[in-house]
Amino acid sequence: ESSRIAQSIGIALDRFIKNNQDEFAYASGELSQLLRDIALASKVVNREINKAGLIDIMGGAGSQNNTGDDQQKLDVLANIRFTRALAKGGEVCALISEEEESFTDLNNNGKYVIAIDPLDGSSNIDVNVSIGTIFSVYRRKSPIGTPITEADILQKGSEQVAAGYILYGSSTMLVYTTGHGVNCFTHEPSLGEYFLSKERLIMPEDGRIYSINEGSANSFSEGVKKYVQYCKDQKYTARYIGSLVADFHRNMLKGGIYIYPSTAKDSNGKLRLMYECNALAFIAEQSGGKATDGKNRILDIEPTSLHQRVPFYVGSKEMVEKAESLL
Ligand code: P6P
Repeated sequence: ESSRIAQSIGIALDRFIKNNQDEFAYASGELSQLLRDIALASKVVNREINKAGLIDIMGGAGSQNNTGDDQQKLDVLANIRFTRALAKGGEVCALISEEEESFTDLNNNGKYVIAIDPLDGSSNIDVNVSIGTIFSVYRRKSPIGTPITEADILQKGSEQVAAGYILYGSSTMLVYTTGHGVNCFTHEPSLGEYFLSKERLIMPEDGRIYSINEGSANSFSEGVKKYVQYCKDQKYTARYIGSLVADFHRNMLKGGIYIYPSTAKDSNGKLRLMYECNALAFIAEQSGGKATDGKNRILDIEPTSLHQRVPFYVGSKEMVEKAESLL
């Protein structure tokens, strides 16, 4: 069974990383090792998510993260798993996480800085809806061996050397880019490995799916209201899973737009620049899509704080441009 599976699917992730190593910004073994460390941690998190119904790791952890979100136990577990894997790998000097107030200083000899949302959409855990991990990789700016500086931590999205997400869905997928296109890997549980399932994924330039929480429609700007009405007039399909990685991944494959605009509750929207929007913006652009805050390219936004929020318009290029034209 396992040999038949192995023959019928693509190249294994480790082999793919090795084969494409010369594409990496530094052509360095460290970035390859870093991607392998992330993949390993995701396999452990995947196993814990799949057991969520069986052992007592569902529901709230009774604590809150620094931005007041109730932490789900799997949030806490995922943050620990990714932090440990990246600390052990030795390639990372600093880690920015949704689950931590400040950055975590890992290893002054590390070359890379990681920004991560260990488990996004975690409120969906208890109702068995797909959830995801989102990560960005930056080169440190300060010399190796010196203390971490703010310049290392607050880098704009265009400085990313890699970005990706893991979608813990009906199958678990790892999707990432190192600036040379987007490749998708599917986890094969019986072999415990990721295998290439989509090479050089291109997001459809246009689409007919719009993804926005219309529960907040009364507080949308006139422009957002106009665009939502336009989608209805065009008889587009509304799909809102309430789990960013799931909504984003669907649009990557089928075409579509995901919008989290300013609302009465969050004047800058709800999503975070450093560990949600930058990574997905990099992936969107690498697959021919577009990502803005309604006006400015996400990857050009100069960050001012670790957990800053930005309005997020991301997906098929034609759809994002149409939305922007009405804002
Ligand atoms: P709302 C989940 O909490 C999340 O961060 C994203 O995964 C998701 O797209 C969004 O928030 C949902 O937010 O306000 O529509 O429930």
